[in-house]
Amino acid sequence: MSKYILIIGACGQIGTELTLTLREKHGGEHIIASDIREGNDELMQSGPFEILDATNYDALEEVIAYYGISEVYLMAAMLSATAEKFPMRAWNLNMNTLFNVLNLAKDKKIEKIFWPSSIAVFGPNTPKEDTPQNTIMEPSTVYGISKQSGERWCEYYFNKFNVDVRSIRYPGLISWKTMPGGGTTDYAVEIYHKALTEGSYNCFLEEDTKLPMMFMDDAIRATLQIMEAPEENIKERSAYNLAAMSFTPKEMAENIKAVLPKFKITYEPDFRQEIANSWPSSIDDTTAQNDWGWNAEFDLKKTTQVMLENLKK
Ligand code: AKB
Repeated sequence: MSKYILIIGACGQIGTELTLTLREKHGGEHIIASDIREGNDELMQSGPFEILDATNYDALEEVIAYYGISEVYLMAAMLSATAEKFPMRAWNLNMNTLFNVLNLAKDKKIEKIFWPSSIAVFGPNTPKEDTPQNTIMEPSTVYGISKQSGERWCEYYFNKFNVDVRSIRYPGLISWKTMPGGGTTDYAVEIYHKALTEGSYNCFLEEDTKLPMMFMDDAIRATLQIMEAPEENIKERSAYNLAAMSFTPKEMAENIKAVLPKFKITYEPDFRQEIANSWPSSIDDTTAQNDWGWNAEFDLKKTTQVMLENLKK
């Protein structure tokens, strides 16, 4: 393989595992990791790394030209909880990085883009259960507004300029290699760490708040699958619904208790409850299944088993 791929936001929760998987697949030298700070040892030692602020078009263009990059995965973003605290910073980061990458593709400096969307594009007026691919959206969070706008821009650049940009609406992602930061679904990772270190967890969401979630291995597999699919199979140029499992904090706690019987959970909802209340409880991803063969492999039981096994080490 001769192509070179750039990961922007390579040190974050998804970026880290995506970079490592792509390096295993294509060879470390072909996958250029970039972020505004350095990542963990495994990431830093397995291939090239650049300090890069992707809101800076010139700096981004320079890295792309230097390595002869043809594909970009734009994983840098401010997530839902932090974005409520810093609306303008979130808007600038989430939108300017996307425009920079879309414009590089429009000017034929790169060939293909992956840009992540989120279940946050949906809002309080969206059907809550089995949320369809195409439905009422009306997001009520800063992050959701930026992701919905991003989806519209991706579709616009595809229609107007034939930019090959592909996207998934990720649910909450559960992983053990890197912590999430600033999201509303972060409880579903923190809970495993606290279960092992303290035997208890104080959850910032109510016990019956059901949200769509996915284990990281599934999320990475979906990301590679949509990027490798033939162009004609990608019929949604905004973003695809993607699902694996849905559960409440209470159900998650019961699942952990089956392995760690002494585990205790308490509930102290904060401002993130309102964000969670505005999101779907479950997602219909039939379109992704039909268009590019998506199918999840991890349910809650399997996720708990793998999370606890790896975090114990
Ligand atoms: C968040 O909670 O903000 C993210 C997301 C669902 O996009 N994990």
